[in-house]
Amino acid sequence: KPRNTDEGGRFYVTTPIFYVNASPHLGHLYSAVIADCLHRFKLLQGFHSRFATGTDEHGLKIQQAAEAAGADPQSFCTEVSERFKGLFDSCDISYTDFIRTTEQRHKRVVEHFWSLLWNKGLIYRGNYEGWYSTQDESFLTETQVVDAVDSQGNKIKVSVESGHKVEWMKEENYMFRLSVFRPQLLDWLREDPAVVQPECFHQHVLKWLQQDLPDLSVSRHRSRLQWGVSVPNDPDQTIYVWLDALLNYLTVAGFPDSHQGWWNVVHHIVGKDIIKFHAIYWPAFLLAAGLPLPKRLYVHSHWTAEGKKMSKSLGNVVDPLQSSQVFTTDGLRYFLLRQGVPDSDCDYYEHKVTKLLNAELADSLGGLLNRCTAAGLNPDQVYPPFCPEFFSRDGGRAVDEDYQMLDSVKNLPVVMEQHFRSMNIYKALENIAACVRQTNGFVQRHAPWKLDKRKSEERQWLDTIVHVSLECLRIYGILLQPVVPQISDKLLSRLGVRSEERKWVNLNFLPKYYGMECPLTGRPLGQNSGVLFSRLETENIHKD
Ligand code: ME8
Repeated sequence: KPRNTDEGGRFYVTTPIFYVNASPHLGHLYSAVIADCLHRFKLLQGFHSRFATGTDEHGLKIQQAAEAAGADPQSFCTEVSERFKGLFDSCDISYTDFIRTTEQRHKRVVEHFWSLLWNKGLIYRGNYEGWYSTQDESFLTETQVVDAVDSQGNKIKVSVESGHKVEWMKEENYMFRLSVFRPQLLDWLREDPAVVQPECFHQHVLKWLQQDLPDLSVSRHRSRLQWGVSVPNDPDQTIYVWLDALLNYLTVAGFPDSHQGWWNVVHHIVGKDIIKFHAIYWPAFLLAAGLPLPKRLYVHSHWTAEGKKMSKSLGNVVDPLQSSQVFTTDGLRYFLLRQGVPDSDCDYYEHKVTKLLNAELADSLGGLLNRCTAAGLNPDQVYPPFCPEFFSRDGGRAVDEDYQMLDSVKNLPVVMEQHFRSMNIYKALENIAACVRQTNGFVQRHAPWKLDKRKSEERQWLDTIVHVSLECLRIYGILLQPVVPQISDKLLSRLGVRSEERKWVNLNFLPKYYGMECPLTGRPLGQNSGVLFSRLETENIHKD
């Protein structure tokens, strides 16, 4: 069945756009790797896919960071934005658009959108009084703040959720009629319970919506905030950074001229820290503008470092560029996707990364490839023939576990697709890892190195074992492309699988067994360009 018939064969995935007040950390790369993996997965299935990421460059937080650095805000933003881009490029993040909110194309969209809401009477002049966290660029109600003490012993108030300091603000500015959208937001969330995933976060949002939903302040007085887009026809006010930032998704889609066909297939990847903005404010803004709501909001949890929340003050922020150099780009991507669980926080420590990569990429997958392509088992360096008689239930040599393995591998694409749909990429990878172990078990069980190649039947059985193993590897290679693009390329090239044979439609596992022709049989293997994944040394990496 062709996979790209849903939604006109289009897919649009986004990451949050990241603040440029500090360098990228592991969590930022994680969101980008998830989005990249989904994008590549859709391309594999034959979809037209777009993938947007970028940087969030306006607002008080950035204004203050530039001031503290003694830099002018524009060059400050450019410098940090380049670091994000550089990291993503070096980690094979294949975005189709990298947006910066300081670009003209975006400013035009923000102004246009503002005017649209203003003309509909959904923005009005009002007075805002309440708590504000600059660190989160977020307004908070009385119940969302608590007393705390800062490092100098001063009594302060902080956000319950983020722990960041809040300040009382009182200002005349513009307000958005958020409160009127509560019923529609509830309908949206109830009609399609899968719209916010995983389920626990869907429940959070529903709970928030049971509470008071006051109108939202959507501008600041220019005397406090200069770094942003001015309110059209009122240069004394600057547009609230979250309204500005969220609109990036529409800018990339081509709003207001050419977003049709893309806007109805938008899938947002966000961290759990910014659900409120994406599951309440954003759909309310879209409803106000009469635009379709996001198709999916995929929320992921956070990475901690050696059991602690990563923070600049603790000095334990994991530098993703450095990690990708230690573990290789694909190694780090594999670890993040294999271990990252959407509904609970995950811990990063180097020994764990090393153990996982050595076990699954070097030993299990790399070892299997090595065995089946080594001169011992494969003296002719070809994709050897498959002899169906050995897999006959009646007098063949295959045993129950072998048939179970064939079933698992045959089902893998469907299983993988199911897990990708619910963004449980780790479960898809768990399944692949289990299949790789089964294939190694298959080879081990039949010990083909013990077979006497001079005897015709033994030779045929040997070839069949190698053929089946290479077929398994071919399927793993195709399916792993969105996760570890470099390793998959190396693997498939070694098997002699051409680039046009690496698509979803080529996932016809072991065709000879299922009564079809196998185009690879008899074809020479590709060049041996070394080990698939080099084992990592554990000596230099401290233990848990
Ligand atoms: O919130 N683990 O930007 P931001 C996993 N500009 N992911 C993490 C993480 C961690 N420890 N820390 C951060 C903003 N992230 C706004 C977004 S969107 C219109 C505007 C990831 O630089 C996660 O995706 O603070 C989180 O939501 C995002 O980075 C926050 O990045």
